[in-house]
Amino acid sequence: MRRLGTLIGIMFLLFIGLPGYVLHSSPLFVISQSQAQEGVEEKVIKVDGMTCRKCEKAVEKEVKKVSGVIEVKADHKSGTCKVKVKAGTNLEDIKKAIEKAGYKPVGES
Ligand SMILES: [Cu+2]
Repeated sequence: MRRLGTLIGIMFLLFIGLPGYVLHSSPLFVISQSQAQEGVEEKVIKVDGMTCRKCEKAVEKEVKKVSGVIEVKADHKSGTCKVKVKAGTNLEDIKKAIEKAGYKPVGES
């Protein structure tokens, strides 16, 4: 009867341990982990010099070319350029692009 008790003990441990093991090794878990690593970041860069919709378009056109930029929305009223970028994207490249368009990046948040 002692062996049976041990067996039941092992079965019990397996039963408890299995859901955790399956969860951690399942493709679903791995995918959600990698998405978190290469996630998307939203940044707001303050831009001086934009006065109309044309300015916004000029900024957006240049910023879009920067590698890692997923979405860009410039707004002359608030003087901002909102970007959605892949995590790890160099913001300096985005600022350079804004300068290239003829405007002045003055900060970020
Ligand atoms: Cu303008």
